[in-house]
Amino acid sequence: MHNLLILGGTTEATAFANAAAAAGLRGTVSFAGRVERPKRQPLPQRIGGFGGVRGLADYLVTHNITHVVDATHPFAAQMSGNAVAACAQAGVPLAALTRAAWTAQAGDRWTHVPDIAGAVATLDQPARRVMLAVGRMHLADFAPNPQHFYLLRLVDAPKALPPLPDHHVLVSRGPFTAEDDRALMQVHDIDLVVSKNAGGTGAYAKIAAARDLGLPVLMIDRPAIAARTEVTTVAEVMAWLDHAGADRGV
Ligand code: 3Y8
Ligand code: NAP
Repeated sequence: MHNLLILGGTTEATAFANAAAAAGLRGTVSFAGRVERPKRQPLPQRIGGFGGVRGLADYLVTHNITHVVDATHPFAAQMSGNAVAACAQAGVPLAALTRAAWTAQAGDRWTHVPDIAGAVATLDQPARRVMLAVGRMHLADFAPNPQHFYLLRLVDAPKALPPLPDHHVLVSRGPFTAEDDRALMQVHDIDLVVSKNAGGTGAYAKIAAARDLGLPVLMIDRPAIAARTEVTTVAEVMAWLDHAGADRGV
């Protein structure tokens, strides 16, 4: 009998939770609690951290979790690293449902930077009009470059004024389209886009829009994550579930 822990917060996590519920599997979808209204799930959900590796390992044992599916965002490196360590400690099979990184197409004007700090360093230049769609959590990192205008797209309205003197906040959680993002960039006269290499489709609209408009993109490469079983489709996770638990006799 399966009892899954799905580390969620992405389109792919919701898709897998739907497939698991449809297959009659038991499980819980877990969110960090980053946004006010996480998307409704077809399975029970929990919100909030586990308390590091120790807390997650305890959770796995006390809740008799048989499998962990890490469907978090590719930049959730802390969560994913904790899952690798905790599953090893608790002897629970782990698979990551992740998405391939985007690769530049003809017409893309990408500059790769290794992380947020790399993006901030590259912005040490004369004033630009920047679309910054990296979420609320990282806005303070960009404070060293107040000379730019920033178009900030956030899931929830910021509780405090962002530490960027010249900005416009757009509260929107998507889904986004290249057409809408093109119009948005033109209305705000954007000349540079900053993006995480999220992969998948949910965050791609601004990348396609930038290409259409011939705009440069600062592409933040994803962090390295400890080795684990990785798949990119819901079907592969379902197949993994049929085989992964066998060695635990569950
Ligand atoms: C809390 C849980 C669904 C899932 C929707 C996807 C699509 C829309 C695109 C832009 C880029 C960004 C951001 C983004 C997208 C989907 C997906 C996706 C990017 C929710 C969600 C949670 C979060 C957290 C949030 C972060 C933020 C990142 C905004 C749910 C809506 C920028 C990532 O404080 C904050 O503002 C939180 C910001 C963490 C920043 C970051 O670190 O990258 N996601 N987003 C999860 C939790 O609590 O555990 O409601 O579903 C999920 C979605 N966000 O099924 O509809 O591809 O998954 N989310 C990025 O890729 O760059 C926006 O605006 O163009
Ligand atoms: P992170 O930096 O890797 O995680 C920091 C801490 O937050 C973790 O150690 C854990 O706390 C807690 N946490 C993270 N994800 C959690 C989850 N799903 N359930 C319970 N606790 C969680 O993570 P992050 O980059 O802040 O991302 C947080 C969440 O937002 C993740 O669920 C991620 O999938 C989602 N997100 C979605 C998108 C998107 O585009 N869809 C983009 C970014 C983030 P403890 O150590 O106390 O357990």
